[in-house]
Amino acid sequence: MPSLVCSSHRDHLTHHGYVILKGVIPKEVLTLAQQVLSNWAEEMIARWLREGLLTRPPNETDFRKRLLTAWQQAGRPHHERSPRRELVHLAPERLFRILSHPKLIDLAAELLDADHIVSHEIWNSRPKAPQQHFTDTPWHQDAQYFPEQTERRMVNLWFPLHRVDAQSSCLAVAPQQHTKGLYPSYGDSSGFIGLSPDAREDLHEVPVPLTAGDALAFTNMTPHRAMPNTSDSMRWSLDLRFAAHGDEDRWPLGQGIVARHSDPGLCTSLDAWRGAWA
Ligand SMILES: O=C(O)CCC(=O)C(=O)O
Repeated sequence: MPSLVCSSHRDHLTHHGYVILKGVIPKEVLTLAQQVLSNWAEEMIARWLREGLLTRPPNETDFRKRLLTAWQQAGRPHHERSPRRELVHLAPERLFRILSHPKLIDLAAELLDADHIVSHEIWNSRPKAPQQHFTDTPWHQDAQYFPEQTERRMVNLWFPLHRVDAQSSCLAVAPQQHTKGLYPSYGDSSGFIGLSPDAREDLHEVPVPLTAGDALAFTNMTPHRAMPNTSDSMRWSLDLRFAAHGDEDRWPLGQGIVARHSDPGLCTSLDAWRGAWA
């Protein structure tokens, strides 16, 4: 099986803090993700019906428009920005298959140059409707959310379920800023943390359009943000993080998964993972 990642990809990640990987996300992962997110969308529609915000489910069947139509008809109610717990509750098996998918673990192993891989406990799917400002993820470094892991060898794999560009909320990165250390953490009323408005001004923003099957890989120190969604459809994506396994005393596994290890007994089972979420 030819490798999907070559030394120039790794060099780009090392020197620029990110790399675009074309056609690396298996169809099976995209299909599983769409099933999980469709389940969640139906759950949200059922909730808004129960709460009386909707009188009937929308007729719209398109995956990128159905929840959007319901959300607009329901009066644009607030929902979880990253409904991780709801997703785990709805579809634990499918999520476990995504988070520990051998092809994704191959990618992580190649990018991290490691044999033993942890699928990190912090992963998200951030459904983003057009003009839905409470989901506009501002400039941040992932390590600002877990500063004790600044030194950890990690990679974030962000991938959309469809084509995304600067109008439909692709991510933007600030190249070559990942070696400059952790920015002071700034918080405002949005509830997000990130870079201060002053620090954001100095960044050179590079939007990263992708198609389904592509992924953007970046480090836990790379400043990035989501572009606002000014299109007429939902943006659906996943962001998963992977780390080299081997320093669990320093960085406990938590709700993560030991996804690859030469001693299979050390790999996390579906039951153990579900237990960690109980
Ligand atoms: O998908 C988004 O809106 C933001 C994703 C992100 O910031 C991340 O993957 O760390």
